Amino acid sequence: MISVILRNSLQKIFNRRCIRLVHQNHEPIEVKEAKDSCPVSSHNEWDPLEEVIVGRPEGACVPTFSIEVKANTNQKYWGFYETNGGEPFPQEHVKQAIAEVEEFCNILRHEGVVVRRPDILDWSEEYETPDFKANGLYAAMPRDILIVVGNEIIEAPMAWRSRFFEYRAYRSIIKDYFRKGAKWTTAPKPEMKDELYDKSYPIKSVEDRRVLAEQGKFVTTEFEPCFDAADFMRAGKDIFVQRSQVTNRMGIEWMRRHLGSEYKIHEISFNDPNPMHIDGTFNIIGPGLVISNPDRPCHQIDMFKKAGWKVVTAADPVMPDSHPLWMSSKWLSMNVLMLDEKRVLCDTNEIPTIKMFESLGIKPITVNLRYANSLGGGFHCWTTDVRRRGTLESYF
Ligand code: DAV
Repeated sequence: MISVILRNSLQKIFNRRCIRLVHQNHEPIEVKEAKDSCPVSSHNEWDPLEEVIVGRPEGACVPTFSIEVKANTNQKYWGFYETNGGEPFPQEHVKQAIAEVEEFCNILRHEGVVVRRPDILDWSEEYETPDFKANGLYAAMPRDILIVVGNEIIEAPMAWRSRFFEYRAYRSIIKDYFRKGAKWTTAPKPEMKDELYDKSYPIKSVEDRRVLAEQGKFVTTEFEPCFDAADFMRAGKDIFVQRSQVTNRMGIEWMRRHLGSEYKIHEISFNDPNPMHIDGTFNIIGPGLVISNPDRPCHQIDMFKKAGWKVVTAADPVMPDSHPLWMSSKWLSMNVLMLDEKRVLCDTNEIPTIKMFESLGIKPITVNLRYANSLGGGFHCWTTDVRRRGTLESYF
């Protein structure tokens, strides 16, 4: 009871602060919305989804083939990067991806979810900072750059030089959320000097990479904090994260100190030679329910079992080898988005995954996302859930 009273008074103070700010800006129309509720509010990966940002394939550009890109991509595609770095992704392919993602948005709207889209920018434009030169990538994967924790939207300090300016595509949306009462944070912008990358990182052999990963060594150094938001997975007061090729310990520590004592950040690890983004490895889809990639077992799995969690082994993906996956593995099959605890968005072609969800009593809503997959993500990567109906709870 006392905590309810406390929460209500805190909410009132928070609302009053929003209103005062809006008054100073002389934008009275927004006062009404700030009073109602914060448009940004999400605590986990499965509460009922109300609003989501869906990425855009438009303008996607092949990144320059620098060391951090090489360390994260399959050798099979190195020739592709060498030839096409700085050029748009094959246009026929992007066109198909655009159509698939439009359909995905329509299905979300049909399910009553508000869909927001980033701005369309030209990602092939070259840029130069005092420390490096690069061209952009895309605004296809909001999950990589934005994470929502409660009423706060955080822009990640990404590790790839090609992603340095990616936030620009989301600023129209984020400013709108801010005006309506959201808390908005940009994590310290990395300089991305050469010192952030280990030039001697052995790229070639998967076995070398596996040994180094076991020792916690990756292509990014500890020169400064960096992380991709997609290396974090939220379960209320417990947030799980992996040290990866793009998320370093300083980045994890920044998040830990930033979120403070209300949250517990658990660093977990996997038998994975090339970790980059946790959502194709360990996807938490419900309270105490996680889909785990059998090729990348979690070293701390007993911790979850002891907490009473159900650990489900992901069904094998069925993506044919002939289909290009320039930036990921086939495990996008388990990279799903929950509409709520009982409904999941997954790929029409991934029959074993569909059956797996049915056996868990979860209804699959299917969309074809094959061409969109080629750009490096499944349903979870292509989205950032901005608002889910629910409260901050402990599940661990
Ligand atoms: O192959 O596990 C999944 C997510 C990429 N954004 C992989 C990558």
